[in-house]
Amino acid sequence: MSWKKDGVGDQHSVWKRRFLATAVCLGLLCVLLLAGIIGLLLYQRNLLNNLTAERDQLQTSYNTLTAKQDQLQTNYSSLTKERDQLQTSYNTLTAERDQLQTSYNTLTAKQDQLQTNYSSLTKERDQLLKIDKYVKCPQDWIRSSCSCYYISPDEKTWDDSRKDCQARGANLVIIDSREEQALIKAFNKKAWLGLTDREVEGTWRWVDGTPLTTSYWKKGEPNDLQGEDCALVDNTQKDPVVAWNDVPCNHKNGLICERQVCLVYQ
Ligand code: 2F8
Ligand code: CA
Repeated sequence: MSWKKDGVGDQHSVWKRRFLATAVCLGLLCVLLLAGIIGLLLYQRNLLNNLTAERDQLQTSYNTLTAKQDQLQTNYSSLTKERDQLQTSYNTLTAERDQLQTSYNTLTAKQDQLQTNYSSLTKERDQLLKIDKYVKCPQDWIRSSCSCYYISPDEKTWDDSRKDCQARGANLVIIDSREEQALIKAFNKKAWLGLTDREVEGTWRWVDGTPLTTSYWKKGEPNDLQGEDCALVDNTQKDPVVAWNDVPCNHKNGLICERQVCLVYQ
């Protein structure tokens, strides 16, 4: 019986120990579970904090980006407006430039036309001036037929007289008609003629190179009395066609210049 009693006691102890061990295990498990739950909670909280921080950061970034996007949108709109304005200005300027170019071309054409007209008028004026010079006699000259005559108050050698006339756009008088001889004689002046036989003695030539064909020498002239190679008209005879004499060219005498007019302008 005692071993039975002892066997029950032992069994009871075993169960008791087992129960205790189980309780301890369960307690440990509870502790572990609790620790795990706490750890998990802490982890989740940490995670949540991180996520919140990330979300806040993202929100901030989002806000910043939104603000930038708005700014960019504003800038874009502003630039678009400016571009449109510039485009309008460009179009206006292009139209104005084209208008100016057209005006410039028109003006250039007009200017060319005016230049042409001006050149033409200048030419005509010059021609008229030349014609005028040949149809009118200068002041103090005498007009007869198609000649102008200048009776100089000076007395000069034949060469100086010729130069004097040339300086006046004329030459010493050349007599090529009876009427002209009468006119020159009527001036009643002892004056050089444009007639000389300097080159070939006895061969008289007018200063325009033409030979003497009709002459109005005084009786006995030309006689080359003292080496006389230049001719003059004098006023000693009444007859208008008896008037010429040859005298030394270096003598000083009056002079009559003649300028031809009525020339057809070329
Ligand atoms: O008698 C004619 C003769 O008369 C003058 O000489 C004396 C003239 N001389 C002058 O007039 C310088 C000659 O030419 C003229 O032939
Ligand atoms: Ca003579």
